[in-house]
Amino acid sequence: EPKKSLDPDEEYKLSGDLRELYDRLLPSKESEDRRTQLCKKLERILDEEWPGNDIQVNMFGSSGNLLSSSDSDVDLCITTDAKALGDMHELAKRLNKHGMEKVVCRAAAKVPIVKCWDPELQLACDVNVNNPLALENTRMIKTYVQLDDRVRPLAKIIKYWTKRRILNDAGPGGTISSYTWICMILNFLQRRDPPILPSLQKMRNAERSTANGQPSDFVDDVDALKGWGKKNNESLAQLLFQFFRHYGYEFEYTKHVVSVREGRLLSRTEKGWETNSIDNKEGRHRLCVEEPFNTYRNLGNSADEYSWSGLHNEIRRAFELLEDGCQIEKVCEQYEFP
Ligand code: 3AT
Ligand code: MG
Repeated sequence: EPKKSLDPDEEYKLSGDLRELYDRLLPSKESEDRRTQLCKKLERILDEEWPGNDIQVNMFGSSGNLLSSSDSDVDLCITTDAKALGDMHELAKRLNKHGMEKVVCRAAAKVPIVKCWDPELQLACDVNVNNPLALENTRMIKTYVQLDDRVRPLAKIIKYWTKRRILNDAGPGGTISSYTWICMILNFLQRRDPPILPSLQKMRNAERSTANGQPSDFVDDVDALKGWGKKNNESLAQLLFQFFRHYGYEFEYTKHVVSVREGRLLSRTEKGWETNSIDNKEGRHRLCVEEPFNTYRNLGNSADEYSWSGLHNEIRRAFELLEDGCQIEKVCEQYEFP
């Protein structure tokens, strides 16, 4: 039986270590400035190449949701009506012409992107075109992160652990994306007792505001909602321990679906994602995490059985090390391929 909770002295010790780690993981002001400069620079380049169009470049993903580190790649989205910018090969060529290096075009990907490296600003970026969903889900994550002071350190520390243990690559033969982990973390916090986070998508309509003149699909009034979860006084250390306990031993992978939209667990049956369903193949995967906006999509579908089992073992490993009183650096020790 896995230990129920951390003892007070362990909790105290781990809390201190986590604070220290969190401080190290925060991006420097200088690296944040370089990200902003990269956005501006790309806007200039695109304006020069396709003059007379309204073109905006926005950051999304970790550069936009308060969960980046100094060394994170920048996710960029070009928003424009100009049809010519939809040609990713052409975009790649023009970026190369302006001094971007290691330019790679993934035109056939689910979301077509151009990857490149800016030698001047020393930043790697992934650029896509007209992807409002990514901008909105980024804005929603940022809102969740701002609601309670424990969300940002918890998510950054878990992300750091996933990087060091090589658990955050959704590519072929990989595991799951950072975005999927973030949904798992948010849903875990929505399900604490008392809950630390609400479901921003389920709240009353009256409380909703608008994003760029469009109705927002979620409540985004941070000032009104800040401190929403303060009835729960679990510490950062306890939450980290409970996160690993939950996904290591409690969460029933064959029965449950993580739903940030609902703010609770769905059963596979109510979701229509039964393991043996012939109509819907999303349920064939061991891990089910609903994409909060496109709810028919399972973010867990990038992990096959083998990779899920590796992932599950890693979650249990982290838990057992914390249970044994090991330090966080041991938990986050760089994984070395055998
Ligand atoms: P890193 O710091 O890069 O590890 P991140 O927060 O940038 O973490 P990802 O790189 O996994 O997260 O994803 C970048 C953004 O792309 C996050 C989200 O806005 C969007 N995104 C990623 N995967 C999906 C998906 N399957 N469906 C919808 N949006 C997605
Ligand atoms: Mg990213």
